[in-house]
Amino acid sequence: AMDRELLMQKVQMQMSEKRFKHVLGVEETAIALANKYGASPEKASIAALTHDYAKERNDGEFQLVIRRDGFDLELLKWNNAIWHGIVGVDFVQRELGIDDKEILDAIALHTTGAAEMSLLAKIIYVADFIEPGRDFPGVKEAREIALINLDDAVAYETKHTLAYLIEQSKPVYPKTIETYNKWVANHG
Ligand code: DGI
Ligand code: FE
Ligand code: FE
Ligand code: FE
Repeated sequence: AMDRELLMQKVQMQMSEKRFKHVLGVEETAIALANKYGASPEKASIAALTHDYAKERNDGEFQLVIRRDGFDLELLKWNNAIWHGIVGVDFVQRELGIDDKEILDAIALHTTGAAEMSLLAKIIYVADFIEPGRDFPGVKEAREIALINLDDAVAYETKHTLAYLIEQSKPVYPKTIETYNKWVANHG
């Protein structure tokens, strides 16, 4: 497998300086959470470094991959916000040679979460939200909760994200609702 330095270089080439800085912040946070909650820090590092790998690809590339690689065609109705994780794993797997299912799953779920999430998926979902470069109302509380209970941090983030989407009259992806029902409403 590729070492961390080479992986970092390949990721850096795919994005703006600002986004790369975000990625390094997610990595630092994800490794800390992995150490705290008993996940593999190596897997946390790889998943964090690659979670936004495809974010700056153009819409046409995502549309092509969705059609070519057998994704649910309902995805064509969505946009980069939803594609870069769920479809982004396709680029990560093919271009970076990452085949670890748990890592790919964590990348796929990092934006929407899911009703069922591995420890690693929760760590990446939360680290993406609370990394040191994030600045929005509530981030301080999210960071404090993440130090106490990871599931509570998933719930806090999910509630915050859904409230934001509704406030902005944005469409809510079905998986985001599943995440809300499971982790916030404790339903099902
Ligand atoms: O890629 P990042 O900016 O680091 O963070 P992200 O992948 O968690 O979120 C990307 C964007 O996706 C963010 O603006 C919030 C948005 N988002 C999350 N869930 C949904 C969503 N957008 C829509 N329309 N629907 C969702 O369910
Ligand atoms: Fe993202
Ligand atoms: Fe996120
Ligand atoms: Fe991110």
